[in-house]
Amino acid sequence: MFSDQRLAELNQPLLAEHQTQFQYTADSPRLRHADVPAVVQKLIDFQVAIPSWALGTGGTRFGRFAAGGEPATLEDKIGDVGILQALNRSSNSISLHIPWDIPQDIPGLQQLLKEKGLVIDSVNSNTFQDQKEQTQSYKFGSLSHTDKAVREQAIQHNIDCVRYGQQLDAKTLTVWLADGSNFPGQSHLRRAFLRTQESLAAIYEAMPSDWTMLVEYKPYEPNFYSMVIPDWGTSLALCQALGQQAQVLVDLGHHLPNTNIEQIVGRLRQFGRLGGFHFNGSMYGDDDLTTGSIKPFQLFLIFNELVDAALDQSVPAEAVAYMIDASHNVKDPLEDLLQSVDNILSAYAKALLVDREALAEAQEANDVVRAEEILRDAFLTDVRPLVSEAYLRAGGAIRPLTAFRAEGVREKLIQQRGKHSVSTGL
Ligand code: PSV
Ligand code: MN
Ligand code: MN
Repeated sequence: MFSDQRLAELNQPLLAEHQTQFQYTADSPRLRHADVPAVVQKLIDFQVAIPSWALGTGGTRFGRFAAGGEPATLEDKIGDVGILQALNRSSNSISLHIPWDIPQDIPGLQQLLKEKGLVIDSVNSNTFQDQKEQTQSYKFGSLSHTDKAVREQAIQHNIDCVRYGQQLDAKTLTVWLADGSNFPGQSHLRRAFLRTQESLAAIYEAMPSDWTMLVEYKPYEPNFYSMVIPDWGTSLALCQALGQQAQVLVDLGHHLPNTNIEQIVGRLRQFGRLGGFHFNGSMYGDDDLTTGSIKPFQLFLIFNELVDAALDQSVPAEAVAYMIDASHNVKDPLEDLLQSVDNILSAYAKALLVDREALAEAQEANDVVRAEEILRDAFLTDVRPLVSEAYLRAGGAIRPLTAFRAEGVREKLIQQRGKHSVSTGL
């Protein structure tokens, strides 16, 4: 859909204005301390994975309103991520969810991924729903279940996920458990934890040595009295017991209101255990809204911790896998994902613009106001020209969303796949 020539045509009317704005920003005396070309390069290098389950509209308990032209097969999903990647050059990978995305035609999928310039980022297991062919039910848990037969089925499912992932060169297994209890007394809290640890160890043992297991936490839902892995402390304890290939995954929506997520991020980086991110926006809980739509300052502060840790020699160097984990009920899913990536890059750009030397001085001198002002200066900078420059230099669209609409992408997808095609997902 978006050949280089088509992108050049779409960029043409925006080019002169973009160049003026970019130059103005790059020359701004306020950014005297910053290395703007290096910032743009870092934006070009930054990649965030797209979840296969977010390419269609999500359902709430009350209804689902299909966008039309939703991807029904794994091939279609790769096609959709290919569209995002062509436009922003920052979405070069896709996360799979089994059993929704069981790969069938491996050579065909490999070829398609290559054509689109994509890789498979991670494979997510699903032990929060019962599948038709399965013999044991997850109604009362999976890896933590009291019945060994249920645990074994859930362990085997996770091992199967790794095997599917290996066929497409993935290297990460993400485990999110819905396990927990709805009422006091329902479950023995400590034993449920120990059973989970034992089950995860069996999966960990079966994983190839170059794979990473990401252990995600969530304070509530679907269980409302206790979740077996409710917080980062529990995730961290599990990872420490498992080994170095186990890492904590922070999903921004999986915190109680007002949690200082940036501090959690800083701590996990310091312990060398921050393995991955699920970006989304949240007003109340696991709302899975567009990243940065509700709390852009918090997103900036999170990136501030990441950038700071990356510069600090005393913090273990580690690869953090970035992914979006969102759901789209009223927006076009692809437009929402373009917005999310744009907001993520903007927050990252602002964090890269923080005058770190000045901030360190202000912190040492306990100059509270100056320290805060330094962060505000970076946060209030209009970084859109820098993000656009990164898109452009990487071969994408100056404004991905504008190009998406100008090209009539959704209309074309509806023509190809039909008005009622529905994607698998949450
Ligand atoms: C459920 O809360 C959830 O949103 C988790 O964040 C997982 O990462 C995702 O579903 C996919 O399983
Ligand atoms: Mn998640
Ligand atoms: Mn979630």
